[in-house]
Amino acid sequence: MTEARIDPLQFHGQPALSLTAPDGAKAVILLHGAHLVSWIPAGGAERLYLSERAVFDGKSAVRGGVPIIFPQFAERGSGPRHGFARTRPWQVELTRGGVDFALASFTLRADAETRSLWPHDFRAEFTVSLSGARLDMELDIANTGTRPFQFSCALHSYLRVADVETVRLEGLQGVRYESAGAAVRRDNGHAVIVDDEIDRIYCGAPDTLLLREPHRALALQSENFPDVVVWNPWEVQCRRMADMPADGFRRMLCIEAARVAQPLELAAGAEWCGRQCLVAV
Ligand code: TA6
Repeated sequence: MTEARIDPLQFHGQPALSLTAPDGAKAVILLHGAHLVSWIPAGGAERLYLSERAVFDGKSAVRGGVPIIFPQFAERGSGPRHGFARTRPWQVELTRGGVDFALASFTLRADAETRSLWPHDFRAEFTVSLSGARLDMELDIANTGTRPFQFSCALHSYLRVADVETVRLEGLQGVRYESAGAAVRRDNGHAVIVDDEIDRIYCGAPDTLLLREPHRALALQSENFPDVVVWNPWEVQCRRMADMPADGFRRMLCIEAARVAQPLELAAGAEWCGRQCLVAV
């Protein structure tokens, strides 16, 4: 077995870290947004969708991978859409390789620019660890100020699928969801099937979900993220998005570990931590 490797690299001209576990599992994380843009389980194929038209200019949000949504979700707040964490430069905090894993963590702290958008002192840390068929992501938020603050957050995971019309998302039966412009509904199907635009926030969702494709599956396990957002823009919305190819919607499904229905209040000096684990099966 070879050793774990953690190498700096340029990814589409942007500084990034590449992690390789001793078993060959690989991931790439941009410093811009601490944005995970690629995950290849050991002996497997790419599991994250990254748009061929994604913009890598060190300013824009990158279309695909796992954008970190913090401190607000979508337009549910007065700051930038989906928060500023995905468009700020993060620092590498720690890298570590073991006999069966590779790990890196990244931090973002309040500065003059974040305070002009959101007047609070915080420290965010994002840790990615990979081993075999498994990817672990952890988001820690600390209130480093002297007043409480409220925030929402999500790991806006763009999962790669061969053909979205053939997937089944299991585990959300009976869970209530909010869908843009519609009343709260309850999912009555045995599985979520995607054959049209979908943009739902499932509130109080179970911690374990299974995304089945005809020849493979992905298990999703979360901790401390009570909501799950399921999003696919479908044909019309996709055509309106300059950073997606017209048929890009067919190869992705966002399944987001989220804390968005009820923002969380964090006392001065307190910390919160949420995790999402993906296992290729
Ligand atoms: O999480 C789902 C969502 O809020 C959708 O409504 C959709 O617009 C998506 O995020 C992408 O948002 P973005 O700001 O990255 O274009």
